[in-house]
Amino acid sequence: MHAYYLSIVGVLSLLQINESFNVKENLSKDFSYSGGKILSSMNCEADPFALEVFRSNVEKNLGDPALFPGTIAVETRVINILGSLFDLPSSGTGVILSGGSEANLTALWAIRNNNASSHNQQKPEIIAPESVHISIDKAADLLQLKLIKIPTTPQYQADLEAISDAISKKTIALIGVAGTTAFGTIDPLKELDDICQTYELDLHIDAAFGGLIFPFLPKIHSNFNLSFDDLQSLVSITVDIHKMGRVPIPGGGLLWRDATYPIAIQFTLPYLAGKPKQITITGTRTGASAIAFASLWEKNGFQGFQETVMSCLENTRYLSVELEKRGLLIPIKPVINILGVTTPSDFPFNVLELHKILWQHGWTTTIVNGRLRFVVMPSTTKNQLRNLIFLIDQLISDG
Ligand code: 0PR
Repeated sequence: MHAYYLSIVGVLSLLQINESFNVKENLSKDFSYSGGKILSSMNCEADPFALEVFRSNVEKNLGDPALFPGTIAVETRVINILGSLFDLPSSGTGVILSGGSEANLTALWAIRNNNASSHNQQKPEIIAPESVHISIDKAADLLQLKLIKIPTTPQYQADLEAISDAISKKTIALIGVAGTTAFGTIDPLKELDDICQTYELDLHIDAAFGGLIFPFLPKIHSNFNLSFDDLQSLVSITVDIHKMGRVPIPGGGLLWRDATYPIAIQFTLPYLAGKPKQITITGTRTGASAIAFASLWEKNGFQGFQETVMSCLENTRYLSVELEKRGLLIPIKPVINILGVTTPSDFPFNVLELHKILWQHGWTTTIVNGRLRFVVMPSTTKNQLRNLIFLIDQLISDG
């Protein structure tokens, strides 16, 4: 009787219900970060303390400030912490959202709306190095922006000359990356900013991954200048807390230089107590990751985060040195904790074969631009990397 009223979609999904399906059994197929063998992911095992805090705050909803004013205050605290890493001025603002994709989409939404009248273009253009994350492509598609992607230099950084050449009357913004998904490289941000100033363009920087790495590096080792003070055209920065921030997913962050900028994407919810104004795509937003991050910062501080970063970098250095000793090639010297490796012609395996064998042994890697990519996250220890090297030695000697 009930089925009579079901739509076709309902009937189809009903047909797919398999009563013998067992949730636990299926989850047992998943990999776990805990063994340290996941080298293909920018997420990692959450810090145990952050996880505990997260678990006890799962009901907190940033989408309802009247019910959760304390959580809103914690979100502001997180924005202040993140902001302090990038010299965010006191006139700035930010939000914690689901991750880098949503942050980039929201940033480009604000850029599009802020530039709507001045350029009066049918399809405004944004220019980005080819190295940008796929979320930029998705955002451009959703927002009806024309995304012009420019091939990078051999060092996998934005090609400044080619970017300048691509600017037209329709261009509204440039995008730079601090910590590319592929190899962790950072674009020449100051130079990108100079171009933006010359052509009066907005600059958005995707530091979803690198945002919680570069600020902790000793200044002598990096020409890092991801700072609102240094970059006059910089309007927004994406920085995720669920990548190097070691809090459970989902946790993204977006900072704006000027709190008036996101007014262009602001909607009011008149029926909710306090008539909150939202500058996020989602209404309901977890507060748990923000609370976990603020608590972790309270516990460990700048120094604790720096120690995590430096130990990842030391492990990456160890891995790269050991791989090179075995004849593997690393064409781009790693700047952070991502390695792109190739095999020489006399190596017993090519990149694809090595990738496959490593997966068979439970070590997960990815292939990006023809290179075997290793992301060395905090949940992988040096001892575990020694085991990987031991395995590679065995593979080489077995041929
Ligand atoms: N910007 C950059 C530079 C990124 O690297 C990523 C994600 C994003 C934006 C988007 O962030 P969200 O995934 O939080 O929306 N980069 C990872 C990647 O594509 C995402 C990922 C993470 C994939 C963990 C797999 C995985 O296991 O590789």
